[in-house]
Amino acid sequence: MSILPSNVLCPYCLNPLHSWDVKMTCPECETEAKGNLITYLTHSLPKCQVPNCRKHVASVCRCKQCGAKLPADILDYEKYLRFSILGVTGAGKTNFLTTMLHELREYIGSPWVIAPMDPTTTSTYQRYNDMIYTKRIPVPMTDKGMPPVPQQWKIKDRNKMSATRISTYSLTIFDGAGEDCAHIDPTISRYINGSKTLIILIDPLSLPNVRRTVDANVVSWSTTAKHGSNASTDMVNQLADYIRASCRMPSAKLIDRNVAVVFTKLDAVAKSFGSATVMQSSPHMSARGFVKTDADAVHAEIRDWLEGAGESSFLDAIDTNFRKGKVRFFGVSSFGQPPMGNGKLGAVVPHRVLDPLLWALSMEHVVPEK
Ligand SMILES: Nc1nc2c(ncn2[C@@H]2O[C@H](COP(=O)(O)OP(=O)(O)OP(=O)(O)O)[C@@H](O)[C@H]2O)c(=O)[nH]1
Ligand SMILES: [Mg+2]
Ligand SMILES: [Zn+2]
Ligand SMILES: [Zn+2]
Repeated sequence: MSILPSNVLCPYCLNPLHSWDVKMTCPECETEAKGNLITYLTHSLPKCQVPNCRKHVASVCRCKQCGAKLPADILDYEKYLRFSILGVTGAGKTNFLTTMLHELREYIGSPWVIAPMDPTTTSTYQRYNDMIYTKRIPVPMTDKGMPPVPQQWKIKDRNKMSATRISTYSLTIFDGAGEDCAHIDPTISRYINGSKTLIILIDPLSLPNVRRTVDANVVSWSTTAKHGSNASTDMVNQLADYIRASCRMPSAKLIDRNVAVVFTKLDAVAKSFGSATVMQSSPHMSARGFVKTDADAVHAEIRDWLEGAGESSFLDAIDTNFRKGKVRFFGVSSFGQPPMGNGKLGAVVPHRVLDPLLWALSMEHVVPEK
């Protein structure tokens, strides 16, 4: 096997992968097969050395660090993208992730074609997608079971396609249970530290001054967890402290990481935005890029709305922890309207759920800025 480029990462454990970090195993008996000078010189795969199993070529590639089975085309990827979705329990993370992936997969004429990379991602996505779009029920709260399993997707980029090849990226998305943000353990810390973009989801109904303005039924049908009044602010501060501690950054230093601050459940607070830009349909996908003027308007509207609602402590937590130019505010609704009183969803028409992802991809130069 050739020496792997040093920018290749295992999408499961996020450790760098060099040729000595991967092992080739037999598909039948799963034993590692070591190559020799001939296999090295001829770039061929070794055969299984176990008696009675010798005819099998050791074609299964595994990470030596975590044992995960790696896709056969792992070497062909151009970029290894890693995003973490963070937020207190009930913020709307899993429903958002599911509708976001659905919208990207189903968008007709999308230049970015995504497919699950492993069977766990396929079955998780199918199960959640079926709940929201067929059974019309919200996805239930995520178990805080260990280890947390990130979703692994592959993106093929039609914009970067020649007659013989197409650019492919791996996309690792970590969506843990809300409790994971409060008690960050070593596995979760690897994902947070390894994430190029943090997507922090905030439930506007968790902000006390906003919740007061919303119909009590809508609040109750859109809420699965009760929090103290400063839960979202505390979460941002804790997350920032944690990132600083793990990167040995002085506490006075602002964190230089892309952060999408995404307000979920926009349907529940639609009245307070009237006909603002954030309530209009998103222009990015039809422009096949990230439309900066639209995103700038949305960012300013959400900041103004938070200030107007008297939620300055939340804004302070963002402003005093993260570098200014690196933070963008977004507003989304995964369902397009609140769940109904019987726990069911009406017609599911997600609103602006792709905006944060397209921004994150534009920061990686995958999606062009328009
Ligand atoms: N009105 C409204 N409610 C939503 C929306 N998305 C989610 N919800 C409500 O929020 C609840 C929690 O959503 P989840 O996606 O499970 O939240 P989570 O952040 O993944 O929570 P944990 O897995 O417990 O960390 C859902 O059961 C819905 O009742 C939305 O777009 N609009
Ligand atoms: Mg969840
Ligand atoms: Zn690994
Ligand atoms: Zn074998």
